[in-house]
Amino acid sequence: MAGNILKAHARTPVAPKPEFLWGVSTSSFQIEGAAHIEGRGDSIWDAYCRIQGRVKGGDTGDQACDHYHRYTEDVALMRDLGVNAYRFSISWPRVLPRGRGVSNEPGLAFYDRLIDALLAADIEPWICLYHWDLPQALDDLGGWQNRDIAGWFADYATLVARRYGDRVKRFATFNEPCVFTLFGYGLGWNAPGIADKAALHKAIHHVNLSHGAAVDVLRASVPDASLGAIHNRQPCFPRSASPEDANAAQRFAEYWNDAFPYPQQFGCYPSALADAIEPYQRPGDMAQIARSVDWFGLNHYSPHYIKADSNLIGATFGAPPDDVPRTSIGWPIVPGAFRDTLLDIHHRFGLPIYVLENGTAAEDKLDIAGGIQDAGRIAYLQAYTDAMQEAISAGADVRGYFVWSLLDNFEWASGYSQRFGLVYVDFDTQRRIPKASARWYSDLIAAPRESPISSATANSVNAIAAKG
Ligand code: IFM
Repeated sequence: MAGNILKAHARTPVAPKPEFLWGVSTSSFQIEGAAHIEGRGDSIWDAYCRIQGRVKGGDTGDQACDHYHRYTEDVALMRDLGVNAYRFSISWPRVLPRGRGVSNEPGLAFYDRLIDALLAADIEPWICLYHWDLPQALDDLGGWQNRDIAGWFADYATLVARRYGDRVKRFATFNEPCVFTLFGYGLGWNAPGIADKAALHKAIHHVNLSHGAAVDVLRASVPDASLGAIHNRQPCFPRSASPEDANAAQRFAEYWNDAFPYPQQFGCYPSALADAIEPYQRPGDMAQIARSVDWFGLNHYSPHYIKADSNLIGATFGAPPDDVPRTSIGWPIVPGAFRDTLLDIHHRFGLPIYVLENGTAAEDKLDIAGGIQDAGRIAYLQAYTDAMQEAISAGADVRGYFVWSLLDNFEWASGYSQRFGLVYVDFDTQRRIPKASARWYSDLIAAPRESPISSATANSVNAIAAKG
């Protein structure tokens, strides 16, 4: 079946764009909606949303931004922004309702339409295979705790690669594996809501195995593809001077920063994790995980201030020191930590870096003229893109920057209460309204420059401030 479809969509060969990429990122569950139509299966997030008290306000992904039906409008918004790349994720249960076996043609066809619309707008599509919406049918079999998932994931990756690989050359295996394993299996804060040490360690290892397996099949199916994984990485500072917090910060950093990049790049787990994961390892696993990739995908928002805790990893998030500015949802604003992280990744891993998420939530409100003057978001993005420029000037090989997110969307356990978009979404009417930050980002992208970013950013911010 895949062969015929491939023929139907054959196009002039597409190559990865060589220039610096300015993009936006989204994910399937957070924007698509259309959760119960055209053959889509349930994901663990559909099920999690149904459990009372798990998601703020009882919100669900049923409608989200209705992107499934409004993708042409959303691609037009991206074209107006001037981005040359867009990262989205495939909903595994939309294309394989039971996670494996029979594929769902209407779901596959949706991504055909989206990809074709992006290419027509000269926007490079970046596919992320997994942004947290595991098919419920696979969770019923143990989900990431079941070692067989590496094979299921490889089969899913093969389907995606064969279907879209004629037009898509950028593939990421996973988005933020540290978050969905730690929050979903270790701390019980996200779907599937488990808090169990063994579950966490199995999930970590099986995600790593799945990454390696997917890299193999992507390389085999799309030989000219450019591949990577998307990791969170940020300094984990101890919240206080106590030795307990110092230990906690170190332990937390191993789960957060190193549990995936280390095995994937160096073929080993960080020391504190190695013993915990050993029972689930088999001979040959580490070589299977450490497949060569082409870039390091970085998601970065803030540093963490970590304190000791009685939870199963002995560490959790603490409040930042009083003198550290914070966003409306309390996330520390420390652009220097972003610069240092980029340089650290450059020296540690030696791969080209794409920043695939950076941005901020804000309390966006319509003004009397019907616009959104999100000066705080502009200031955040200004400071963080300046920090990226500093890292580039100091030698970091950064090749792209993607804002999280194009649209306000479903922010996991916080429901729709946190708005991260450059574009405001009225969730009652689905009306989209570009915020002042969208204009700021277009100006940044359009600014003439020799290096990726120049002082034109400061001018455009002043211009927006002057417009009020
Ligand atoms: O919305 C999330 C996204 O799904 C993963 N990275 C962080 C974003 C903001 O919390």
